Amino acid sequence: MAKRRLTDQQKRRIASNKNSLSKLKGTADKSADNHIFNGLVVSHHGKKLIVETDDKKQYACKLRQNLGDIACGDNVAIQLDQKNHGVVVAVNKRKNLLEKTGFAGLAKAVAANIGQLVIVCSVEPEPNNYLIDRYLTAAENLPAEALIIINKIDLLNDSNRASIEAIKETYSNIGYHLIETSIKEHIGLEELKAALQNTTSILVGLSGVGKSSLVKMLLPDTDIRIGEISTASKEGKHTTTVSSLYHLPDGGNLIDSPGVRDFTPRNRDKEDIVNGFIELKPYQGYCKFSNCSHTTEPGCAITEALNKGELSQQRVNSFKKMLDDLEQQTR
Ligand SMILES: Nc1nc2c(ncn2[C@@H]2O[C@H](COP(=O)(O)OP(=O)(O)OP(=O)(O)O)[C@@H](O)[C@H]2O)c(=O)[nH]1
Ligand SMILES: [Mg+2]
Ligand SMILES: [Zn+2]
Repeated sequence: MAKRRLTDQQKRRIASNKNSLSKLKGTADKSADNHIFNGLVVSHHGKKLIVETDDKKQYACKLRQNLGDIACGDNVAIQLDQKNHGVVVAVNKRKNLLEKTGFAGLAKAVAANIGQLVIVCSVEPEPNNYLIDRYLTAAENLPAEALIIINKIDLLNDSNRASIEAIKETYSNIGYHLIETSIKEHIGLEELKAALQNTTSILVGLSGVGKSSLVKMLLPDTDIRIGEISTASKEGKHTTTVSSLYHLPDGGNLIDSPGVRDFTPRNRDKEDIVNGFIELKPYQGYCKFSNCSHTTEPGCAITEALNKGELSQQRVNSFKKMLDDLEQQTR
């Protein structure tokens, strides 16, 4: 019989079967001196995994085959041999999984069990609205809280102030929590600390916006690399290459992730995109034509709301672009 590729759902099912199996096995194995422990994946890169057990010890682990994609933030069971070499033998059921569309359109796990997606932007490199909107749809669909940070507020000047103000207005009008920060001038850091308490947050965004710098500010003793910004392109240099999870002193976990050039969320269908634009939802289904493209059609509820100033043109453009992108993908 030809080899068949497993669907994501099948992989998940196998992983969860193994999970229940190994839980059973766990009790028996312990007596046989085969130690099985619960742990949290605190870093994952390629085949290398670091798992932290409940007693806060960290072990480099390999992955048993067929467990599917494992991500930072996953709760797992590991088996340790006499030399403390670990193997991940099971993945616990997840609350959610942040996935992106990776190479050749395949799903790639970014992080698991996320309570809050922290979209980090900066004055320089300048924010990309479409990227923010894509992350917001990811947050809405996880579901997880969304927080927008505008870092490096110390770099505000007459040429960038208007565009940063526009971003603040757009997203706070919708109701998103937005914090302006500057590590250099100690602005907004207490508000950020409070927003990160008692949940697992992941810092996401372009390279060079200051994600790792924020982690370093919150956890000064952490050994974490901070990168330079290219003076020519004003872009980051992709300094962080691996997602890592840190424990915050006031409670809560913070995952630092590698900066992206782009992020394509796993929107399976139109519903996910509709669900991702929270302020557009009340207008959905009120256009005269059910297949309205919200451009030139008469009786378009979204165009009417735009004309009344109830919606942001930029957000509506993102919404349409995401629908177009999805159509191209599925064509
Ligand atoms: N002026 C200013 N510079 C900052 C601030 N925060 C971070 N930086 C600088 O921004 C640069 C990039 O910081 P990183 O923390 O490495 O950025 P990152 O988002 O982790 O980048 P990647 O790991 O590549 O994704 C460094 O030179 C930091 O010193 C800030 O508040 N103000
Ligand atoms: Mg970094
Ligand atoms: Zn319409």
